[in-house]
Formats: sequence, C-alpha cells, structure tokens
Amino acid sequence: MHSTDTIVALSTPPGRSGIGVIRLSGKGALDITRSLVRDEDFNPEPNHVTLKKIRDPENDEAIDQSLITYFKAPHSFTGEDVIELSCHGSPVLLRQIVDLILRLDARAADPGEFTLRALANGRMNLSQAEAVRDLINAQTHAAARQAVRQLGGELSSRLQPIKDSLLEIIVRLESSLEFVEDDLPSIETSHISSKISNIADYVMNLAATFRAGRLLREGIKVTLVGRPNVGKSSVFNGLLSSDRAIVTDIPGTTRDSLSELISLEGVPVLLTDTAGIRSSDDKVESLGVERTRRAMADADLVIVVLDSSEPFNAEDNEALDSVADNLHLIAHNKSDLLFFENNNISEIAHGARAIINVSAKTGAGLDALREAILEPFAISDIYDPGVLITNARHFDLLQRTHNELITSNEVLDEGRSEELILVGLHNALRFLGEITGETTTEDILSQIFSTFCIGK
Ligand SMILES: Nc1nc2c(ncn2[C@@H]2O[C@H](COP(=O)(O)OP(=O)(O)OP(=O)(O)O)[C@@H](O)[C@H]2O)c(=O)[nH]1
Ligand SMILES: [Mg+2]
Repeated sequence: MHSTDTIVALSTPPGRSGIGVIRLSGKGALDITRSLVRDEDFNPEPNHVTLKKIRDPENDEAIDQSLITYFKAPHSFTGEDVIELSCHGSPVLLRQIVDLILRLDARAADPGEFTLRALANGRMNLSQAEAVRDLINAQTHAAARQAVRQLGGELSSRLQPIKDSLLEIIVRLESSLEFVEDDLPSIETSHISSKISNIADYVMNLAATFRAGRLLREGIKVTLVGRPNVGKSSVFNGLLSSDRAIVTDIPGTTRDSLSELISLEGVPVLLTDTAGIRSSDDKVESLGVERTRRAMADADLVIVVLDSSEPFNAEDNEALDSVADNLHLIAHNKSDLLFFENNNISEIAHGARAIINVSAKTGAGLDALREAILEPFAISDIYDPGVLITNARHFDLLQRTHNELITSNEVLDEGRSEELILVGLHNALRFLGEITGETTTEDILSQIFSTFCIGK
C-alpha cells in the first residue's frame, strides 16, 4: 500500500486567498523544487523558510515568489522529505505551479495520502490519523478540542493499560496450556475472571461516551415545522440571531427548506426551517411541503411551532400528528400577543418533550428554547474531562471487544478449557489493536483514508 512516489497537492482550500500552500512529499521533493526555482545548487536549510522565485522552465520567466520550507526526512509530517511552497493565493497561479510539478516526476496525491504516509512511517498511529481528519472537519470548538486530544494520542494511552493487562492474562493462560500438569488453581481462576470483568467494564464505559462524542462530531439535526404563518422562519432567525429566512405576514412565505449550522454550548446544531404544512393546489408549495416531510424524517429533534394568539386548528393538529413518532417539542410562539384563552395545549401536546413559550418578535423564551433543544441529548458528558469516543469505527470495535470479554468470562466460569477462553481474549486484543491501527487490514485502511480530503 505504501508507495515511494513523490506526491503533490494543494493543501489549502481551492479559491482566492492571501497565500496558497502546495505540499510535496517523497524522495524527489527537493530535486523537483530545484527545477522549479531553476537552481541546481539550491540547498535549503531544514525547518527554515527561504524566499525564492518560481520560474517557468520553458522561458525562465518568474511565475511567482514563494516561501519555501524544507522538512528533511524523517523529521516531517509524513516522515519523508517534505517541501511546502507558500505561493500567492490565486487559483490560476496555483494550478499552473501544480501542473509544472506534475510534469516533474511527481503525481497528484490521493485523499489523505500525506497522513497515510505519516502512518506508514510510524509518525502517528491510526486513531491519531483519524483525529487529523476530525480536527479539519470540526464544526465547533468543543469538537476541535476533542480531536486535538486524540491527536495527542490520548485514546491510545487510555487503551494501553488494558491491552497490557489483557496480554498478561493471555500469557498466563497460554503457559498453563503449555504445561498440562500445571492446571489453574481455582483461586487464580476467580482472580482472572474478576480482572477480565474489570477490563470489560472499562471498555463499556469508554464505549458509552460515543453518544456524546457523535453529537460533537456530527451535530444534532433540528427541524422547525408547523402550519403557515405561525412564525417558524421568525423563530429560525431568532435562534440564528440573523435575518436569514424571509418573514412576511403572508401564509406560505417559505417555499423551500433552509438549513444553517449554529453552535449551542459547543454542540453543532443543524437548524432547518421548512415550508408550512398544509394541503395546497400550488405546485411549488406542495413540493415544499414534500421537502418538509423529508426534513422531518431526517431530524433528531423536531420543533413544532404553534401560534399562541390564535385558536388551534386542524392544520396545527396535522403538524402535531405528523411528528408523533419523532422526538419533538413545542415552541408556543407569539407570547408577546394576547394569549388565546380557549386553547388547551396540554391536551394536544401529548408526547412533546417540552412546551416553551417564546416570542420570536421580542426574543423572550429563546434561551429556554435553546436549552430545551439540548436537553434530550445529555450534553453534559461532552464537558467530562475524559476522552470521548467520536468515531463509529472505534465504538464498534469497543463493543466487539466487550462482547468477546464477556464470552470469555462465561467460558472461564463454566470451567472449560483454557484454549476456548483464549479465543475470545485474543479477539478482544485484536479489536483493541485495530483502533490504533496495529492490526488493521489494508482494506479497512483504504476505506478510512478515502474519507480524507486531498492535500492532507
Ligand atoms: N407579534 C408577533 N409576531 C410574530 C412573531 N413571530 C412571527 N410573527 C409574525 O408572524 C408572521 C409570520 O411569520 P413567519 O416567520 O413568516 O411565519 P412562518 O411560520 O415561517 O410562515 P410560512 O413560511 O408562511 O409557513 C410575520 O408577520 C411575523 O412578523 C412573534 O413572536 N410575535
Ligand atoms: Mg416561513
């Protein structure tokens, strides 16, 4: 899987910017750079920046002035020779320079290939490599902080002691297999059994942090629904603190779903405003309602907006019926207006997680609504000082480890042979090793790295 070609990619996002960084990694990085600057004797000092003109090999004309940083193998991100060219951030210019480099015996890097090389050269382990990706993709501070922790190897150092004690148990059982007469005394059996269940508990607790960890990484999808004109778009704008959605007093203003990402206490929340639910002959509006239903099906939480100044009607009931199977709460909007007395909200709102009185107009109740959005997701775990499992692959492996440990312990308690107990323990150790990449097959590796962006 590991190749020795020299690879190149633009490491900054495409588009116009102050600078754009082109990264090269591999044996040929320095020679290629010498050709770019048309100076065979160019010998940059490692970890220092040199200002140089990049020249067109055809006519020797300067294309750009660039800051060149050389990281000498093995002291670089990838463990190979790495050159970073900080050029001016024009897409045309950057494209031209990358093309030049491609003609000089380098090839375009695959997604995540720089990090893959770092892994192959022992510069980091797999969970750290995954943390690089998560850090780049982090949508809030809290998510970035978790990724930085994993980048520092916190998860691997949490796993190391349990791998060590697992190995200790395995060695003990293997040796009693080796010397048949040396049967395990029952006192030792119970000692081993309690050690295994301690490890299983530890693994279970770590796996349990995944709920919070996933929220941090993927965010919560929250969709606003309700009949036309109750103030969905106004509540949406209020939560966003911006006039993102169009608001008018004409029912049916919102035709299409509209989503924006907000951060609530560090948790990314993808908020979606939708077209009011009602049956309509208008083609555009009906299509909009169709999209509303889809957004509802996708949501982790639905907020049903009701107008507290008007009598509930059949359309309100329809909106509530349609969320009966969703986790939902009610925003009782327009609390600044005169309350319509005959509404019996507790009767129609059964099943709602909470009922919050709000006024999108004055902003009253919006903070309570923000709290109510997070409440069902137990976000306090996110502020737990420990490391969180944020990755579905890690979660799955921890669960499998746990299952193997439980099975092994059952077999041990039944007094069956050491061989049978060992099967589960070896599996458990292998699964833990897959988290940090000690025992990961190439298939899994290429699957993981295909989710990286180019230039990383
Ligand atoms: N007094 C008062 N008026 C509000 C409040 N929230 C919204 N409105 C008004 O209600 C009307 C409808 O608001 P929208 O936010 O467009 O309602 P909507 O539910 O998005 O409507 P559709 O997109 O048509 O489904 C507008 O005239 C708003 O100014 C509120 O809290 N108090
Ligand atoms: Mg609207």
